[in-house]
Amino acid sequence: MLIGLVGKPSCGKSTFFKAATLANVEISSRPFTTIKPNHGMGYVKIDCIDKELNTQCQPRTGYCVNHKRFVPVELMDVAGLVKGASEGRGLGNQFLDDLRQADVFIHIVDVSGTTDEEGKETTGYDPTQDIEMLEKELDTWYTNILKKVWKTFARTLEVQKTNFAESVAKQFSGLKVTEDDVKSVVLKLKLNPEKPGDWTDEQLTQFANKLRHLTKPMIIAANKIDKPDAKQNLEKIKKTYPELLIIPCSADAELALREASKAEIIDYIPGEDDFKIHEDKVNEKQKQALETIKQNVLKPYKSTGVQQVLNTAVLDLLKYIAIFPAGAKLADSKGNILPDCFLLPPATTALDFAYSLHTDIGDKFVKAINVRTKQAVGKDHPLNHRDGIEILTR
Ligand SMILES: Nc1nc2c(ncn2[C@@H]2O[C@H](COP(=O)(O)OP(=O)(O)OP(=O)(O)O)[C@@H](O)[C@H]2O)c(=O)[nH]1
Ligand SMILES: [Mg+2]
Repeated sequence: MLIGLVGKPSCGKSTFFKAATLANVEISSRPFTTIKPNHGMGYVKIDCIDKELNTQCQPRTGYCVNHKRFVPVELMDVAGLVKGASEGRGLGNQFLDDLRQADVFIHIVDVSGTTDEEGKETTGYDPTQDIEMLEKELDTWYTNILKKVWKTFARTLEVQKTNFAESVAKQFSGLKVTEDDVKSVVLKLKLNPEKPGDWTDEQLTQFANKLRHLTKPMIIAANKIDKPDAKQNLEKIKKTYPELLIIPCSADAELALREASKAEIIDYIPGEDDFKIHEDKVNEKQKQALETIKQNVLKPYKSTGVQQVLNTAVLDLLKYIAIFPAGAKLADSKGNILPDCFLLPPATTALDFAYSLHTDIGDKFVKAINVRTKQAVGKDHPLNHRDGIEILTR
């Protein structure tokens, strides 16, 4: 699972990344602060199954507080993208190639209207145009990747008479293209899979665009919601793009809370709508800054939004499910209780799950047991979100 953070310069990508990962990355109001991509671990927040099972888990990766399990997901923060990037403007879009393997994009949009299309400080800017710009640049980037090899590839396909969808998925597996993606786009656009070499330039572009939307779904993080004009801009964006998933957030507020929590100045669990200040550890200035976050962000929006963006991207948009491998005693050989929790694609079956653990476990699969109900789960049965599953092997 790889989540890519994209957006124009100074929209707050690195701030979001730092808030989610606490990695030490550079943040500044100067456009193009980030040049080389940053990698790090963020977390998806899930109701742990340990509470229902009357126990306390001991995660091997991630962590668990108050029975909220934080499951690691990889995040990547890249350079800012500007209009014309596909023709090499700004830092171009070469850096996006590092995001070919992304499962989902989070588009960070500065909804405060205080940065222009290049990320420079301004006032009264309309951020709705940033969405169109980014979509267009991503489409061009993606289309160019396809077009570069299409002619030769299509000719080979026609000569060898191989299965179209299978071959395209194989050729572009680096972009996370699957056979089903290809089939559905070909059907939707009524393209002829027998003669891909005859597709017009227009048809190939449409094919690429649709494939991009399928393989790189996107969620909008409406960032800098703590600033004055943000609320009205957010409303405008929602109206202009009713089909998009848009979540208000303040990466800056989340970063402040995460850092204060790490310094043990406050008790705060990411994604919650409140925190507790340790009065004896804060000075007046810190206290005021923290209270402002409560008033401007947590009260009106019920959270800073950062955790919600990650959760929505993984669980709602990608529809991934969290599965806990669990033996009868719920513990691994070292006695760690519910040490793992895996995020798996929708419709993962018990057998798929066994294979995802190890080829050997898949090969020797006998049956699967749901630890909650103690009942057997058919090997081809799709698992449910938050299932605890024991795999019995021969
Ligand atoms: N008020 C406010 N400021 C924010 C927020 N998020 C980011 N900022 C500020 O916006 C500026 C740019 O933030 P960065 O995170 O460096 O932006 P970026 O998108 O990584 O920029 P590039 O690396 O140049 O593409 C910094 O001054 C941040 O402090 C937010 O939620 N609220
Ligand atoms: Mg940056």
